Amino acid sequence: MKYNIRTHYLINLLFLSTIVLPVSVFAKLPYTPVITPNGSSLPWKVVNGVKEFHLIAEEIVWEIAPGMNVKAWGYNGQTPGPTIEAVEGDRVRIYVTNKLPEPTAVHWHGLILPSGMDGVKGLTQKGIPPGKTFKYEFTLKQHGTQMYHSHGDEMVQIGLGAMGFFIIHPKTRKHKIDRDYAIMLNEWFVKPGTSRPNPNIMTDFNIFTFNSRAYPGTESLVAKTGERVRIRLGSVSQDSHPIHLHGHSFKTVATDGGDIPESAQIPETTVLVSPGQTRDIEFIANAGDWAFHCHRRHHPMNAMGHDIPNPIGVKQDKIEGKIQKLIPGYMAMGEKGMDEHQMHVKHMKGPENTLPMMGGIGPFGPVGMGGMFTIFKVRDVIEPGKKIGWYKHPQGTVATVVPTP
Ligand SMILES: [Cu+2]
Repeated sequence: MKYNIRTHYLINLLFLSTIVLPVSVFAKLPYTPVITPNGSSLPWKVVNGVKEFHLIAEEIVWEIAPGMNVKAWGYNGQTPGPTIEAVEGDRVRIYVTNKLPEPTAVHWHGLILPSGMDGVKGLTQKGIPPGKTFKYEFTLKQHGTQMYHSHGDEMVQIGLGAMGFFIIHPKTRKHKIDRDYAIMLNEWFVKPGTSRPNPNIMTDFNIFTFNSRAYPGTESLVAKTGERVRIRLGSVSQDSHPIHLHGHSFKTVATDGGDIPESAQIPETTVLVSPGQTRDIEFIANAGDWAFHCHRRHHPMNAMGHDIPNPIGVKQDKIEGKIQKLIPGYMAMGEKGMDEHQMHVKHMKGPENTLPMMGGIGPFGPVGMGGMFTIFKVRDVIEPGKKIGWYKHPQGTVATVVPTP
């Protein structure tokens, strides 16, 4: 099911049908529900005034992009796990059932709570044994973009995807947010032809993801011209990621430590998100199709051999035939750069269960991107239920060929 604000309401209404709160109360949510692209929010129900959630840690098969699936460890069938949304002042009760093969614990990252609810296996609680359920309960004393993640065998469990957002809305907000997105950053090493991410890898990752999806598998972000948009970025990954938005100047308005005073909000086009951090950026949407991506050069790319020789500028026409005698089908490529690689993706079969380095076709040809890349589509008019195509550029506003002066 495609997830959007309407399904968010539907899912929650389903749960609300079992409880005492009248639907009219729910219809007046004091916040704009968060959209987790390629993900969802966790349904909840109110029991005697307490918001109850249920997380199930489990192994899942997760599609990184069409053509590549991994055996990940996530929550409730997805990685990142479903976004938990609540409001400052709420009392929450979170059941965590462990369906992983080893003990786990869930840490509520950045939350102000009793030490015994902090979810650090061995330090503040016993590990949740496989097959068992633990209960966490506390009152939300702050607002902001927080996270949850495994705090038991972190290298393996987080490395396989055990993470999610915990978003606490303020009781009142100065500016209404029209579109509120949440994107978790991550990187993986999945040897081509295998499906189990290798959590032992420390530095040389080959798959880079927004909400555990790599372009062209990443859902586009959407807004109307002039709307106030918030994008919440979170990371419990290994690398830091400078996330860049085209065509806008934004301000980082909050971290996982709290709101940044307006006087300290610096205009930026790139925000660095390090492991263990969240960053909320806000801006007014400008019409167009805008790239939104990590600015490390290898991160908006899919799997590539980092140890391949560098053929740029190397004339190979005389040796291609000789190599073909040794390696049938060998093609000399890369002499003029990597751009031509994308032209071969369709007719040349690559290794099993991995992704070509670049993917995605735009209105002007191959986009030449992968990994941590998505498109932010801003339109003057958005018709509900209608697919949003490519931006129709006003006449005379597209760069085009002219005689060289
Ligand atoms: Cu990055």
